[in-house]
Amino acid sequence: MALRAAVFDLDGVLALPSVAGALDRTAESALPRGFLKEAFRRGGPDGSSARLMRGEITFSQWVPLMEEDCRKCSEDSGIRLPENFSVSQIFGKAAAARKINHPMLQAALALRKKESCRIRMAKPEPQIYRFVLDTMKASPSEVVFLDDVGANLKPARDLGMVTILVRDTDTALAELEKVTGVQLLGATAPLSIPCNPSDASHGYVPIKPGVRLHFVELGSGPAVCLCHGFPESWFSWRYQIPALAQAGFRVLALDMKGYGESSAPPEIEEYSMEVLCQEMVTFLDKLGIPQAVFIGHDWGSMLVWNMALFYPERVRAVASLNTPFIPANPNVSPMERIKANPVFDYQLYFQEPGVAEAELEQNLSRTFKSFFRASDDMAFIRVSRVREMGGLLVRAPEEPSLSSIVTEEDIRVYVQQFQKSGFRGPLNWYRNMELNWQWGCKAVGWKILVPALMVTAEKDPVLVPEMSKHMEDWIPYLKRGHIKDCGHWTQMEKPTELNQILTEWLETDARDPPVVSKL
Ligand code: CPU
Repeated sequence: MALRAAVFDLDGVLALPSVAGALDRTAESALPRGFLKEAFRRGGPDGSSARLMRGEITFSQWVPLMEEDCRKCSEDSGIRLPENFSVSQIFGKAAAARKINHPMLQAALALRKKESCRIRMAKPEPQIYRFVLDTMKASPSEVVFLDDVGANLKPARDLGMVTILVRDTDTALAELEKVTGVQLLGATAPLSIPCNPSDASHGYVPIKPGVRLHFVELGSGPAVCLCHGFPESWFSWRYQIPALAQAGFRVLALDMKGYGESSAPPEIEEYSMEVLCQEMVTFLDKLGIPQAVFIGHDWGSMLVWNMALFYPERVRAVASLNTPFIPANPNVSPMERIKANPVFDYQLYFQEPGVAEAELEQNLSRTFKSFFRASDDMAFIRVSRVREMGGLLVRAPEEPSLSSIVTEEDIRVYVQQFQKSGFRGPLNWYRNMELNWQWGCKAVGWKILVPALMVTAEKDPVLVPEMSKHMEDWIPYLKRGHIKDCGHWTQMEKPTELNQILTEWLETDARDPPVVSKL
């Protein structure tokens, strides 16, 4: 029968080095070999260590009980405990040094979504193996069991499970690869796991009367604000949020003004770059965040570049996906510039209030299925000659096929996000060209000197990489990333590649410098 389930022990398999291994390293405690193991076993199934293993007591509740067991063992055996003997030190040191075994965790994720529960049983009690089979609804021959303790594997093997004794990660993964037939070794990039709206922590910041900003937050460390583009949502960063939090950052993924659970006032001027940036400063003020890393995509990038230009003291570092920084040219009006480039025709179609709203709101599911498509999928929208064709979706089928970059559930999330406020607020971002240009002209000749990253997407039909070619003139220390075979929807089309670029850049350029380097 084919294998359907893989069971990974935590201590010594998914996390290394094993805390249990501290029992074998008695040399560190200057006690004879076997002494700690004996103390650990003291009391049998009702002893403190057995209760710890079953999850009935916590590690900190166990430490004084184990100290007591050691003392009793010392009295019984006549072995004197060293002067400075401390259970908390022996096991605490091992626990503090313990790190996730990433290759093993990747393998577990590659095989299946992680499950975890507290069952008040400990290996090698036979019930735990039956519990695993019941929970996974699998027969023994469909299960592979990994543990670093041979005695824990025996009952699994006796039941008919395939077992792997984990001595070192690479050998264990090679064996796992052999029995499952799934490639687990040599995977270079980590997997991207999306976050789920109902499991996320949601925050709301009042900005001014009638206007609030909504965001999803995960992780701790330096703050990173993620600013999405048109017509999207905080949810567009679903693959980045866990990865950046895991890299040691406090991620705040916003619903930009006009979108989702953030307010969507109807007035056009509420969406000028100047107002939007001022409101981001208020957002930081109200959360008590002195500086944040700003990462934007599409219109969100336009905002983050302006944050770096006008509020550099609030910007720890700035990164943009797809949208280049091009300073305002006082000699060319924005409308002239838009009219000069045929791929911007849809922006002229967006100018008349109500027109694009009516088309895009008519069938939200069709709108998003038509927009969110991979670079190699059939395109259902055309960005040039939109006014002449009479709309953006005129060539899109009534029921567009689902692109490989989204699931039906993803589409449902976007539909639900836009049911509240529709497209008026989002389209208003396009209706401040003149005001934005006037504001941008104040910054002519200014440079962006905060750490900056530009990520281009090879196949974005609107924001083509070529548009970013002069950026070093205004951002002399600019770093770059480039993603091949990627269209406009970078975060969902190439999540793994993007996460790799962003985490590497964040680690090198956006982490707080060590205190010594400030002295
Ligand atoms: C075009 C038309 C409908 C839906 C999506 C798209 N982004 C793709 C591009 C949408 C966009 O227009 N971004 C602006 C951002 C600021 C610079 C100019 C382009």
